[in-house]
Amino acid sequence: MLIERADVIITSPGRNFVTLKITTSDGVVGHGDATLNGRELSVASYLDDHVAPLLVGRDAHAIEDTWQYLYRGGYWRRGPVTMAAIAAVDTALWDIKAKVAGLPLYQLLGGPSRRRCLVYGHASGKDLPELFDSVREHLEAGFRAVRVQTGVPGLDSVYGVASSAAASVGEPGRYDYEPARRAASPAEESWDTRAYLRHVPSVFEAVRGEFGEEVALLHDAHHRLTPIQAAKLGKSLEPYDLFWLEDVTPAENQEALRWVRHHTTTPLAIGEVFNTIWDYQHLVREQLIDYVRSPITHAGGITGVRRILDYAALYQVKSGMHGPTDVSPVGLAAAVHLGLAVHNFGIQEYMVHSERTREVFGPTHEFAQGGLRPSEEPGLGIHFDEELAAEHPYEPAYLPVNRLLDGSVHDW
Ligand code: KDG
Ligand code: MG
Repeated sequence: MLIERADVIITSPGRNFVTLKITTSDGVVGHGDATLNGRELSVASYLDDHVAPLLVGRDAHAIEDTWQYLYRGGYWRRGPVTMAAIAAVDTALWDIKAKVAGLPLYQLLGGPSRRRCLVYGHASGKDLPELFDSVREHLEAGFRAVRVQTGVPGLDSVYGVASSAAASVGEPGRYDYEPARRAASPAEESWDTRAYLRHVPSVFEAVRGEFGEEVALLHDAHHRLTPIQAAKLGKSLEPYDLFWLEDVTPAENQEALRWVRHHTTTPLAIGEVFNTIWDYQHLVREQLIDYVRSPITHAGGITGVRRILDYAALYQVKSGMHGPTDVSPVGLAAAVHLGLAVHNFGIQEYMVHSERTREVFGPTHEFAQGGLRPSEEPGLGIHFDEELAAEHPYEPAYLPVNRLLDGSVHDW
């Protein structure tokens, strides 16, 4: 069974997505997600100009060999653009293999290790009443774990906080946080770490007071703190028993996590901007983190992330795959298949896609009892509607840029 075509489809049903469609000589079709938020066209070009021509005529079943061919064979290995492109090819080939086998993908990955994959939703509010409403809405929708992001007095907009309250989770017009804004250049936000550190512990105290001990609470510091600030935050949040504290320091300085780890027992998650197993080499071996965050979409697909998770398992480190709306329903479906199969699954991020997005991609995984279960259809369980996709052309959109109060650029 040879690869006959590889087509890149860019669609924007509310936000931009890049999807790779691979078609075999027998007419079997597989999809992979190659969306890189704010840099979509660079992955599309990488795939269209440099990868698709090399795929035509290759054995569609040779997933590992194709992975190595694109990774080692490209010489310029690693990096988000390369690894998103490889991820899309890998995911589409797994989709095809499972369809040919007539099995849902998780069956090829070892079969089910659990009934469903625990997920966490995104609760946020600019103040406590709005945040409480958002947490309550998530619990009513069936979530058992929520990420809590809060406004900070004195700051106009803060990462992770939706700007307006409207309908409920997952519904059209719902309020949710979509950081990439459609515009020709990035919006600018301002940031004050001291104000943030003063405010956040009081918010978790209030949320625990209101919602009790049972619900799993998570928080994303989004790479903004120095090691000692991060250590202080982890320590101050210990009484509120977080499931994890995410991305406390910029991910490229891995030694920072050693400092944080020595000061706090709050579990740490990192890696949504990591692309390969090499990025985790020291963090995992030195047991400086508890959860690895790479999504299938940005870390070389199912093949790349499974390698990361097998390595992480040696040290009891679990999965916490990145799942914001900029990971498409194809990337999410792949994560849920892998998550159901691997032993060291931890939790899956689940920021519900808009109805328009779901109409285009046709995902068939199912949310119930606080968890996702993959589709039982052969393959990933995606029904991509190309005609509908074509009705939503690409629009430039960028993640914001962050500045400190003195005007200097800070990590966003
Ligand atoms: O594109 C950037 C987003 O994916 C990122 O800001 C979301 O940090 C994020 C998260 O944890 O979902
Ligand atoms: Mg994050």
